[in-house]
Amino acid sequence: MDELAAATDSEKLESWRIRYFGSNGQLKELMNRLKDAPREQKPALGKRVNELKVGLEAKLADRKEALESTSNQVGMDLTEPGTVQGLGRRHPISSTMDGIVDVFRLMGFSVVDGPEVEDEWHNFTALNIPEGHPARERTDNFFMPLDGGVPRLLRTQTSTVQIRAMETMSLPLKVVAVGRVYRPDTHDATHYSMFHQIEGLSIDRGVSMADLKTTLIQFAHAYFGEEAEVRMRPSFFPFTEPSAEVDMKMHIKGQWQWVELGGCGMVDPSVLAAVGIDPEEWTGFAFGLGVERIAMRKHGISDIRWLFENDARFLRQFG
Ligand code: FA5
Repeated sequence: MDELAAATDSEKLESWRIRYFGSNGQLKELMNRLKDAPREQKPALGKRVNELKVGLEAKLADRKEALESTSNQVGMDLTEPGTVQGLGRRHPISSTMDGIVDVFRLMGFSVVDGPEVEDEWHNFTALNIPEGHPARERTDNFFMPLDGGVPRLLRTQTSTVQIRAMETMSLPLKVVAVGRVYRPDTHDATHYSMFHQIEGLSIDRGVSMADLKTTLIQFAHAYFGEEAEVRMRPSFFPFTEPSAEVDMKMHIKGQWQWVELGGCGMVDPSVLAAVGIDPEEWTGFAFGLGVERIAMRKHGISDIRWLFENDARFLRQFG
């Protein structure tokens, strides 16, 4: 029955069936010949032909079932070459966050986390942003439905995790937190309504602005290269005093360029007091940098929207 085994699809099987069972098929021919056989041999020959017919019918049914079950199982023609599935890659935002966190870990910072849905205490009040402050406007935040009468919102900055760390950890502490933040900003080449920040906080006795700058310089050297520099420009944040904008010099397309990354400063004594830390005994510094900005400049991405469109042709270039 090699012929039957060679019938690898329903078309070949059908032509096999016609060859044996068709109106001009071989079984029909045998039956016709039976008529001319000597009388005394007819019963035995008839029996043999009938056995042959039954046997062939059973084999045909088996083969048909085998073919059907194969095609049901895989749902495809196994004689076709397979499609090659490419391996996935890390998203450039994920690899940037991992790289940044690795450096801070080596510098003695531990990694902490906080929720993306926050209360007003952690996003505003404890950060010295009192009621009535313009940063609390409903149009500048994504407020959620009340939760048991308590207002909740998507955090606008990872500085919320500073408060959570100071509330729960023992001193001295040295932590970084990385994660998503949300602001109802209009999407353009440099702004998105959801983006990522890396927050740093160090609280100890006698921590100064010099420690803050040293930390940022060490990070810049480790992450961007030995020639990287850090520049601070006076600024204002309600939860730090003094406050500064941080620029870092990065190597971009063969040139060293200044890139504005975020904010920093000395933790305001009233923030320490709000979480029960004695500002006479302890001081601290904090910083918050935009992750997209680092990823974009590092990879020469000119529009932040590319990072969130999930176009495989774009993402395939990284990782
Ligand atoms: C802050 O969010 C402060 N929490 C930073 C800080 C932390 C100051 C600790 C002092 C101490 P700012 O709003 O400037 O600061 O945002 C910091 C960075 O986030 C910006 O420099 C920018 O890199 C990034 N960023 C802000 N808005 C957007 C946006 N819509 N899309 C993408 N990145 C953004």
